[in-house]
Formats: sequence, C-alpha cells, structure tokens
Amino acid sequence: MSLLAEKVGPIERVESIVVSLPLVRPFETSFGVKREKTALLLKISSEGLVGWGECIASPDPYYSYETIQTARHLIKDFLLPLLGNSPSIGELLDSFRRVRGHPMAKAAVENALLDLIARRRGVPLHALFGAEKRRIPAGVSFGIQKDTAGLLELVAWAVGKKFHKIKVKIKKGKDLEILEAVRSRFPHINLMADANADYSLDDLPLFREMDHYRLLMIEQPLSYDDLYHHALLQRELATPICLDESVTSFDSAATAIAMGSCRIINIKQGRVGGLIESSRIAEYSLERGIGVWSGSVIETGIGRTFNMHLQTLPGFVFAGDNSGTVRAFEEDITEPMPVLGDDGCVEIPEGAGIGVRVLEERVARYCIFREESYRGMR
Ligand code: OSB
Ligand code: MG
Repeated sequence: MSLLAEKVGPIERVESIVVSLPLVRPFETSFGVKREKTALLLKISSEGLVGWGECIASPDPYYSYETIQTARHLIKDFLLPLLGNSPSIGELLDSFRRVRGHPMAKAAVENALLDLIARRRGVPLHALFGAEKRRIPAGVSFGIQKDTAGLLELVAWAVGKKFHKIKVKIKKGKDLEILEAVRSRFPHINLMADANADYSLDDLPLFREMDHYRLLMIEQPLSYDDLYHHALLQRELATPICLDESVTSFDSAATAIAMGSCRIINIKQGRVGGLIESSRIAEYSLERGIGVWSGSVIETGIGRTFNMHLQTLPGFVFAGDNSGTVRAFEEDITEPMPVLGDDGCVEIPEGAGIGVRVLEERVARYCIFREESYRGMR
C-alpha cells in the first residue's frame, strides 16, 4: 500500500511533553546563546504501540516565529482534532493545509505518526520512502567561540574525527578573521559558514572577500524570509548560497530555485512541515541540480534520528549537521547513541520506526511540562 493511503488511526492518546536538557557547551549564533535544549516531544499511543515526534520550535521566536507554546497550541487545538475523521496520512496532511504556516507544529505530528506507521509495519522509517539503508556522512557545526584559538582547537578535533563538513557560525564583526584563520590552517577541509540572517546587501563587499576562502557554501546570509535579495547576492558570488530560514515549504523552495536565490538548500525536515514535504523538496531539487542536506537545531535523540533516516533519500549530497555525532548533552533521552566511525559516518539504527528506544525515565527526569493533548475513542 502506498504510504499516503495508510490510515493513521485509531489513535488513543497524544501527550505533549516539554523537556529541557543541559548542553555540554553553550551554542552561540547571531541570534543568541543557547545553554540548554528545550524541546516539545509528542507521544502518540495506538493499539499497544507508541510513536514519538519532536518539534524543532524553540522557547523563543528568534530562529523562527514558531515557539514551543505556539506549537503546543496549534497541535492541541487545530491539528490533532483532525484525527477524529480517521484519515489516511495523506488526507491528514491535506487537511493541515487549512492551517496557514506553523510547519514546525505540523512536522512534529507528521513525524510521530510516521514513526507509529513504520513500527506498525515492522519496518525502519526510511523504508516508508522506499529508501535503502546507508551509512550517513556526518557534519559538525561550531557556534561562535570566545576566541579564534578555541575555534581552531575544535576544528582540529573535527578534522581528526574525519567529519565530512565543518560549519562555523559567523555574525557581524565576527566573520572574516574567523574564516581567514580556519582556512589558512586547514586549506583542504569542506568548510562553510552560517550567518543566520545577520547581513544585508550593503555587506556585498564583505561577501566578495568571503569568496576568497573557497567555502563549500554560505548559509542564510540575508533576512529570514528574503528570497529576492539572496538572488541578487547569489549573482555576484562564486560561492554557493545555501538557504535555511527562508525555505519553510515546498513552495518557498521552488520559488528560491526559480529565482536563483540559492544553489543549495538546508532541509530541516522539522522546519518545512515534515519528512513527506522534505522528500518532495529533495526530489524537485535533485531534478534541477540543487544539492540538499539535512540541517538540525541540536535535536534530542528523537529528532536527530528522524533527520538520519531522511538522509538516505536521493539528493542529500552534502553531509548534514548532526549534533548527535558530537556529544551535545550530558545525557540524551534515547538509546543507542550513534557511533561515529573511522570513515566519519554514522549508522542508521536497526529496528522498526526511528529504531531508537526512548528512555521514559530520563524523559520524566528532564520534563518541565506535560499534558494530554488528545484523547480518541477506545
Ligand atoms: O541555523 O542551522 C542553524 C542550531 C539552532 C538553530 C539554528 C541552527 C542551528 C545549528 C545547529 O546550526 C547545528 C547542529 O545541530 O549541529
Ligand atoms: Mg542555519
């Protein structure tokens, strides 16, 4: 049976659980410093099986307008009630279209239902998409550091670990010297910079300088919802622009590609409405010569594992951001932890669904809020 035609129900109960995990080291971007990871988890129960999802919204609206509170509200009051019509997963996602925006809320529900469907079928998540298991090349992302020496140490460590892509965060006033230092010490690594929307077209001279560092790409240099100015900037640069914040759906991806706003797309499946929307973007991009990769917002083991399965699809030609391949938390909420091999790759977990066990006693330990968001017929 095709995936979209598969019935999602009967769903007995959905719980929304907010956990807060201390980060091993603070993560600084142009929009702020994160010291702990706070995430909204969904636990969907159906006929003795459980599907898990993780919403990528933050407590604050700085990376995206969605927050944990808005996502929890949208999920409980507008998305989950649509389960009452016993839809197929395709019908449910169609009915989500009536709700404008809020792709992070939609993705969390979609993810948990796909995990449930895959567990019910007894197959790994990526098999729902007809994809084959493969080793996933790992990338690493470093936040803005206090000093360049500290960053160089981290990069040297990552080079030793054979990471396939090294991303450094930049912001206004902390850009060229950082890239100059890393590039001159490591002339041959796959290096890229992520600006998290900190610049404008007035900074064109700075981007012309950046063109000299042979970066694999520059991620989201301009405003979070801009496509036009990115198209103007891309024309002036040899370095590919990669869009993150500006791509929030298949439609915005198609517009970006048509306008020449980027040559690469960072697909965070949690940012574009889920795995099914991501698979459409990846296929469409591949047909048009646009490379994609899987980004992350330092998800817990739940969200991280969804991202790993996504990367088995065709079109994912660059290594992803995979926070989980670096120890991000003192203690994660899933087992087993991914192991970074000598080849700089990680293995997709075996087993049905996402294939990792959620450690409920740890979820309980780090839980800061919990509610029942849906109760179905029994
Ligand atoms: O812009 O990619 C981003 C983390 C939080 C919010 C936005 C971003 C990020 C990262 C994390 O870059 C990268 C990782 O998880 O390894
Ligand atoms: Mg980014």
